[in-house]
Amino acid sequence: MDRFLTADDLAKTLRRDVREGLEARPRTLPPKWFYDERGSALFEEITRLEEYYPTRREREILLARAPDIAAATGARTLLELGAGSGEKTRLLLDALRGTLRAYVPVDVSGDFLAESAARIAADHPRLSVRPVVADYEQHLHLLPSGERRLVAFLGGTVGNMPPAARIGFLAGLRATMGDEDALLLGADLVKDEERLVAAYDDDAGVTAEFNRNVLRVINRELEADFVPAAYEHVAVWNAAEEWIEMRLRSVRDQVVRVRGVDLEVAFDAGEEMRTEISAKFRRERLEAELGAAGLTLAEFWTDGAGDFSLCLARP
Ligand code: AVJ
Repeated sequence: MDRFLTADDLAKTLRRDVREGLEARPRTLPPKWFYDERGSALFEEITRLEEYYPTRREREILLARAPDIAAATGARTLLELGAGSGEKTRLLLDALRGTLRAYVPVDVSGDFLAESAARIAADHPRLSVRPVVADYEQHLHLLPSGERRLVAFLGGTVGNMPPAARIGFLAGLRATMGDEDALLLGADLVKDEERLVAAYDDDAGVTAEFNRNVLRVINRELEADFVPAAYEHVAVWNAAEEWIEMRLRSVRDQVVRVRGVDLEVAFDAGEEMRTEISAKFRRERLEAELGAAGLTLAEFWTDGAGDFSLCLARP
């Protein structure tokens, strides 16, 4: 397994993110720190909730379009950024089996990566499976090169980046792509506010636990003393920016110590800290942002209900 990111790098990034985020006003914490073992399990649970439509919709599109993706790309290498649930990967691997030689799952967490890569390798004995531990916002240029690569960035995770970072990321990705390469991008679409908010504030409270999990991660990794139950989960639709915001609202005045970064943070009752944005797109915006990054939208597929999109883009 190639490692471009050590546990030490990750710890440094966490310290910097937490220091900067907790000193900012309003306070923020980046969403990448939700996903420890418990957070990843909670996210898997979210994907099975009635209210959380993106995973089901994306699977529907992949199921219908996998043969088109295979025909359009003839991919030899599949690079999957933020390699998530194996199920979507499986659909792609099956559809691409005529041309595919290598599968490169990329993730910041080596633990999950090694396991799922081993499982996939066992099921696809002729496929070279080469997991890479890397942060796709930092290490794009270090990922394996090769002919006819298909870079898959699924799930709508591109929406977690603020617009400027997103365009920078796409441009960086474009810079690593050859003429024969393609990008398969999953992007959630703008829809009714009620459905959007429900998807991020489910009745069973799973998303609320997922949101509060970032506090547990900081408690453990940075010797902090957040009381997760003292923060309420908030999900709001920001209509001007067309993104969902998740926040944690302090239910009372409280002071938190974060020993690992030598910080003491005072929260007022009702004070909100932003923990995630999840941008929702329209086709025009995706086309424009891909264009700004030097990529052309070749295909734009949606599910039957028009909830979610899969874009195929090329240099
Ligand atoms: C995995 C980043 C796509 O933004 O919808 C789910 C994460 N946050 N519920 C999303 C998430 C709250 C999810 N992504």
